[in-house]
Amino acid sequence: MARIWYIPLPPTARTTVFDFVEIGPADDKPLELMGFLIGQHTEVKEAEEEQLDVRVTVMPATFTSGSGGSAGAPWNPDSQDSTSVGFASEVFNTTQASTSGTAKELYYPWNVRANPLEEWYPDAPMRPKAAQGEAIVIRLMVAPLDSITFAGWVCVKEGIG
Ligand SMILES: [Ca+2]
Ligand SMILES: [Ca+2]
Repeated sequence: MARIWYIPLPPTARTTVFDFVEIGPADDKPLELMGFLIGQHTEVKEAEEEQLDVRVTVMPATFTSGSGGSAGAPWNPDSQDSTSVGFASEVFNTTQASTSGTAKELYYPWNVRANPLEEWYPDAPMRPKAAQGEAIVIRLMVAPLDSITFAGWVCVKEGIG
């Protein structure tokens, strides 16, 4: 049975390129990226505004996990469902994940001052997907001009059905 999980992106300051999240599916539990929201706390006036290069990627095998951030803390929105999470997740890694293959990329140019970056993939065929050995990674590909404190969340569906 498939389950929905939220992965929080707790407020975290970053000054370099990094990965907002990397998610590696477990055996027989493919993942679909349902949606995400990325906001920030520090770019609040015109002089602080800038344009960021955010990308959603699907990395094929062989996937190499990044480092420098923290373990993800996914939670299931169904309070009556105590099933443990299967996938591995890390957030805010400063050494970015990589793949020996060719990543599939979606580009999300984002002006950080005005609004959060929010995306939903309402139709299943549109959702980025990954199976064991692959990964879904949301990345910042150009360093910010100055420190930005990012926060948000990512929503995934794990499993089939
Ligand atoms: Ca700035
Ligand atoms: Ca890692």
